[in-house]
Amino acid sequence: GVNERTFLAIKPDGVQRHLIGEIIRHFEKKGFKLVGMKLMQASEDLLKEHYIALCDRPFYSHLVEYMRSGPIAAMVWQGLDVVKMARTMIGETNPADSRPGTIRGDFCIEVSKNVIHGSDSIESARREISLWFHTDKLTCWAESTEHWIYE
Ligand code: YYY
Ligand code: MG
Repeated sequence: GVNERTFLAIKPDGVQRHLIGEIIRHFEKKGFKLVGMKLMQASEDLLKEHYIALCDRPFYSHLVEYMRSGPIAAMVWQGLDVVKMARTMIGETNPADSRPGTIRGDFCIEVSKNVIHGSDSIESARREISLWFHTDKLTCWAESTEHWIYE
């Protein structure tokens, strides 16, 4: 429903390359609602937990180091089908496979520096939101334009 939530994070390369505003603008313009946001340097423990499903992959430690290399803009977004829709807007894991118009298709080149994270399922979103945010730090608010976005 319209209360579905996803976890999105602008990775250290996206922050350093001044893409925060442009990336947030994509999701704002689409009609999704921002309900949580913070700029933070993530700990190794948090990142290892976040990517625990990939712990056997050869790039795991490099991935954790990259994610630790600078601040991350961590966000929670809400809206109808936001998990799947945000993944579509982000593009494929490898920017080379991402179509123009997607975030990875437009803003990056290599898989290991692909500027943004988005939860891949409703289950992952729940897990990642609780990992990165305390529930009392998320803000439920009534958007005055909602009736122009949803029937
Ligand atoms: O969900 P998504 O970020 O699109 O891809 P995952 O398969 O979950 O991998 C997480 C992260 O790992 C990816 O965004 C970049 C990195 N990575 C990599 O460096 N090299 C690969 N061959 C695959 C993934
Ligand atoms: Mg993933």
